[in-house]
Amino acid sequence: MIGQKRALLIQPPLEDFYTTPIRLYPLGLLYTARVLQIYGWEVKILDSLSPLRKKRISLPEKFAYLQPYLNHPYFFKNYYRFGLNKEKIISIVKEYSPDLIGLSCSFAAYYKSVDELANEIKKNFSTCLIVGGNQASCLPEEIKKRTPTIDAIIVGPAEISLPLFLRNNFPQDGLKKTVQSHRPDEILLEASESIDWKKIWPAHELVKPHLYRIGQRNYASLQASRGCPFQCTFCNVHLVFGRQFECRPIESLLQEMKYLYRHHQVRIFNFEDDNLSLNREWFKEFLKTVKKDSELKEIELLAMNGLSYDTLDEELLSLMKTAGFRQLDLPLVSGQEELRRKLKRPERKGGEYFWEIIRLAKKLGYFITVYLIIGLPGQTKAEIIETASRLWQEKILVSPSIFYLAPGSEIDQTLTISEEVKNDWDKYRSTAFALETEELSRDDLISLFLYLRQKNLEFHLLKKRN
Ligand code: B12
Ligand code: SF4
Repeated sequence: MIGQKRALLIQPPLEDFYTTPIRLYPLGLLYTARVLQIYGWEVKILDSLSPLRKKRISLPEKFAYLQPYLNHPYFFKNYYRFGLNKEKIISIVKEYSPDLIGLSCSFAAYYKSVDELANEIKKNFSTCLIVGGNQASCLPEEIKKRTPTIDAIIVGPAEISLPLFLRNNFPQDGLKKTVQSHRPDEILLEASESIDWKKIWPAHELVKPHLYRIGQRNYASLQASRGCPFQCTFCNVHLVFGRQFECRPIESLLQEMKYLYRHHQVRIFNFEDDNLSLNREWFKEFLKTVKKDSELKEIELLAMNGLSYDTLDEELLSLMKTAGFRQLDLPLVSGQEELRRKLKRPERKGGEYFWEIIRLAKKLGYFITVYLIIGLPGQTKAEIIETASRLWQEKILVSPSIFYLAPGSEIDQTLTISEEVKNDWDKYRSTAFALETEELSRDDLISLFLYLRQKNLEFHLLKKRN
């Protein structure tokens, strides 16, 4: 199309001790890309993290307190920069010569990389530069102050906020009133004030499928629902997707899966939903539809962001198994019911229900990982060890995450935190061991982390041998 505007959307590099390559699918950017396409733009995705390249870098001075642990057999070994270098990114920008550049800005912890990349881009080009994502949505004013070179901060879902931005900034482009979709199986869209995310798919066609693999199989991440009615005090997801829960039409989701199956050879579908199983009837219907579909064979379904045990039962677990779930990722957060209540965790069936679900899932042959947060205000060392021991007795893998701040969460707004930690976004990550409590010092957090890692490795070795 002559005169078609071009947008380049970038997943930026990051710096940390590790990352999780099997979950880096740039889902938020692919939804953003689809919105731009609907308004007539040509879009390119630059995922600087795929294929994942890493370069060892020195530990930042601010994390020097972790240096003594680096030689410990169960601690991290090195600090890395993951992703393409800035020269490569700049050369790709130059070659594509976009009219708009969008950076994903999802993590406080990795804001430094967004800031550096934004400044480097603006040093070289005058192109309009925007950022969006969870972190951009939580602290737009602060971002404006920290990185004035960014032209606009897009708050909330791209489907809602990007159309307004485009209308105000690229008015000569005009909004296409009705746009033809890119695939015959997709509906015609009315591009009006905003876009109903349930009626679109992410622009999967813009990524190279073989870059996203788990083992030998291609995977893709998806979203079947958005919004969460709960108010866990450590969570900030409502700042992007709100509190109203809504699911996609099953038919559209199934068509998306089939598209990925046929054209991207995807065999693993990972749902990044916050509440995939919340609407029991919807979830049941979805599982049955997948199960009876004649094309989606030998697939695996994953919900690596976790499922709420409170929403599961024997019937659902059995259906999930027949539809393709083999692995269960269950966040327990803490083994102490009282603490979970304080954190406002959704739990309608009582604390013991978790253990019932564990027993049922084991009977059905699931590989189960339970996620614990370590270092929550009010949490004790004894509780953590007791909970982990009980899980190990059940032969469950325990995955610890050291408590970190999610900007805009209730805890972030109410907990007394030193100015030094509060203002340093690099510290908003598990690996910073930044938040000490009355009960747990940094040394306690690290020794608990080492203990849990050691036990988990022993558990893995045992599993391999059996
Ligand atoms: C998948 C995921 C990951 C993946 C990486 C994903 C990726 N591609 O980079 C992995 C597992 C690696 C990961 C890691 C971490 N994560 Co994480 N992760 C998520 C999760 C569960 C889903 C993200 C997602 O795909 N959502 C679905 C898409 C569609 O939503 P979205 O990205 O928000 O995109 C929409 C809008 O934001 C906007 N948008 C997004 N990008 C852009 C760009 C532009 C230009 C525009 C205009 C709009 C726009 O439009 C999109 C469509 O509506 C979110 C929670 C959540 N529900 O979002 C946490 C979340 C992003 N993670 C979080 C954190 C803190 C981490 C860690 C740093 C935690 C830690 N352990 O320290 C780690 C890092 C560990 C490590 N070293 O790897 C926090 C970030 C909070 C913050 N502001 O700092 C979140 C919000 C969870 C939380 N509440 O605690 N994570
Ligand atoms: S952590 Fe709690 S509030 Fe946040 S998405 Fe999950 S259930 Fe909802």
